[in-house]
Amino acid sequence: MSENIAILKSSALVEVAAASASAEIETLRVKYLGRKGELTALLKQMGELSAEERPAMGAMVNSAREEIETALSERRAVLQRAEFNARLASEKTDVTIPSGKAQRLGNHHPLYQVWDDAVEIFLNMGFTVAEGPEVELSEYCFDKLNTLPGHPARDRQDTFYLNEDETVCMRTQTSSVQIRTMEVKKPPIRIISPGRVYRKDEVDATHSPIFYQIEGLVVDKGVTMGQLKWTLNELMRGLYGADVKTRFRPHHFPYTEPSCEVDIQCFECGGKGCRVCKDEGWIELLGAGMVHPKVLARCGIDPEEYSGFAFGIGIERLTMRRFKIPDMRLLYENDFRFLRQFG
Ligand code: 2U9
Repeated sequence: MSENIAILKSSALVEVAAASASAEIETLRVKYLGRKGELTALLKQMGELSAEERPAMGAMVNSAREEIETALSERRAVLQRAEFNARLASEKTDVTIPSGKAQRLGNHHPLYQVWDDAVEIFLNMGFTVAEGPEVELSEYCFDKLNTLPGHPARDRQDTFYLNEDETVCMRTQTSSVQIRTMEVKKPPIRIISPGRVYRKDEVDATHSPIFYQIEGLVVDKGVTMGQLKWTLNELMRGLYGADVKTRFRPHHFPYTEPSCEVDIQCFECGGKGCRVCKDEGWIELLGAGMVHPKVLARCGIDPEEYSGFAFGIGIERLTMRRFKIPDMRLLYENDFRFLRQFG
């Protein structure tokens, strides 16, 4: 029997040493040491031995079991470490490998690009940005701007009123922000008010009931129309290039006197006349003027002591001119094929 134990032990040790995966170790443990294993079978044969032989055989079986167990656990540790290292190597991530799929960078909406550029140009000239409510008192949209009852701009057909007696409306221009500023601040005032405005217009290639404006206001002692022209020319040069040509045409607004509209020379034909400028040679961009004395007075600013200039610019129009966009609706449709051209 002792020979059998020795053979069993050495064959177990050979097999354990030859095992090439940790899973094989468990199979070998069951084969040799399990309840139905070979060593257990030898133990069962001990019943056939004499009482004198039994202790020595028992000790031999136990020592064989210990040796096999030690060999199993040592080999298991070696194999598990090798398997772990192999897995680490095979699952290694090389973070420097290009992903293969280029991520498309987004871009600002063209309207906001022009908004940002215009605001920056004004900030560089010393203006600050003023903001105010979109839901506005009609008083601040019309009366205080010298747009008195009966003026067509106040018509229900042109303005979104929020109550029956027409005292509250969606602001039709951001001038109300300038009025609010004049009421609480003493001159010198040098502000721009970019923002969303609302008019009851049908949607077409050049109109939208919601659109964006930048208005500006300067009030101080001795403010002149010459300063207004320089300021607006500076904006045009910043937006359209240093050699842009501008034209100031007389116009009428209730809140400015004198008033003008400002055109730039057509960038397509250089003033000769073409499809883009509808044979005019000039493209209309904005309105402006010297703040009407009555507007100053209504805000508690003495028109004898102070003067001011103001202007109003539609950001859509600036954007369409700048990027040669033929239809305003393109700016609102959020079609990526259109928007991603402005990256
Ligand atoms: C105060 C006094 C006067 C703002 C002005 C315009 C001329 C003008 C239009 C341009 C295109 C509106 O977006 S648009 O449709 N605006 O032509 N706006 S002067 O005048 C002011 C503003 C505030 C206190």
